[in-house]
Amino acid sequence: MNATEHLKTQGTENLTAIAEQFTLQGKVTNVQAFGSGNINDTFLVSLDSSKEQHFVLQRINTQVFRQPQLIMQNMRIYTEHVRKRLQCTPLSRRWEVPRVLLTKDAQDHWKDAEGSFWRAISFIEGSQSLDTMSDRSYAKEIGYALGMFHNLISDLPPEKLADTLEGFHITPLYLQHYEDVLAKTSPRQTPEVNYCLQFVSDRKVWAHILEDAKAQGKLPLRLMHGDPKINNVMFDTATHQAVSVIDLDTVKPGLVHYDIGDCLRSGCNPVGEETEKWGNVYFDTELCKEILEGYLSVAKAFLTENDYLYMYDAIRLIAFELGLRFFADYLAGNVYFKIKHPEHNLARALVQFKLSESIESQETAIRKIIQDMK
Ligand code: GN1
Ligand code: MG
Repeated sequence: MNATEHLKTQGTENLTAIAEQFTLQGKVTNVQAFGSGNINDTFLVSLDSSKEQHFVLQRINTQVFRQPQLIMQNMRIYTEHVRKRLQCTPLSRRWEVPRVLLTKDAQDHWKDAEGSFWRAISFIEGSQSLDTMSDRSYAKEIGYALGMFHNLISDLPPEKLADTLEGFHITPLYLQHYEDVLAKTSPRQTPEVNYCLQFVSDRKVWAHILEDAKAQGKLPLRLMHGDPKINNVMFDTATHQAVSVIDLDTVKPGLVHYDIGDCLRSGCNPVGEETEKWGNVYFDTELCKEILEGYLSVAKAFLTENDYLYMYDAIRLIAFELGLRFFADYLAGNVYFKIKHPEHNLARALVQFKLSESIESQETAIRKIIQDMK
């Protein structure tokens, strides 16, 4: 059930009552479905308070995040760390970190009668997100936002945060899951399905590349965001500057390469990941250049020679991996990602595979962009 369906079946009354658990001042005046998340249900709550006018209310999908209290624990450690750092060394421009809002009983979540896990996060006022790169001038800002995010946690030891989602971005494990699903299903042999089957099969050996580099000690375990796609960056509505990175559920130990790959696979696909016209999907190298420039303007200090060496593979891999995850979920009967129609995950997989193809066909150019920017 998505947030809109939730609104329909539960009604605003019930949601208002849940939102009120988190309101320390003011009255809830409105609750509406918000954003386009594929996992959790998200609502924007409006208040009649003069202090805080909105906050974000979320029902965590506990089928995916089996230990939601660990997410809240990570979020509190992360926000605390960054707030302290910003206090010691203030930035010369606006940068905000979402705050965890507590309930009236000072808890960081609330469980409803059905056992659903609800939490509230501050809304970054005067800001907005984009679902696609509608205006190229945002590209550098998106890179800057990810760089700033990595920069601000680069001195927090990775082991301070818990693993909130085991196996997340471990491509060999997604391949294993895909094989298991495939062994139990006999998908309809349409041209699209056959294309996907072949696409995955041709890239199986290469798909271990980042995990191998990690195991060989070439890429260190660091803290990462986990999901820095375009619509998780907030822009100031007046200045159009990036002011925050939101969606902190997957902030945990990992490789910064997962983030670099995810940010680029998302930001350099001008038609967006939800397009039905997968024939129009391509990887825009100009956008890639801009995003990387923005990223490196704040991240250069902690990157090593090997980090640059694996950047191209990270871009190619994360697009491939997301396609694989969508395709496996389609084959499994759509049990992980929320869908709007039965073929939705197949369409999403095709978009990511087409994007991977476009990345592969421009390998030399992309490697050159990375090389020239070191
Ligand atoms: C999911 O729910 P959302 O939209 O924040 C997914 C990401 C994918 C993304 C693709 C926990 O994120 O890994 O990249 O969809 N999150 C999880 O849009 O699996
Ligand atoms: Mg997310």
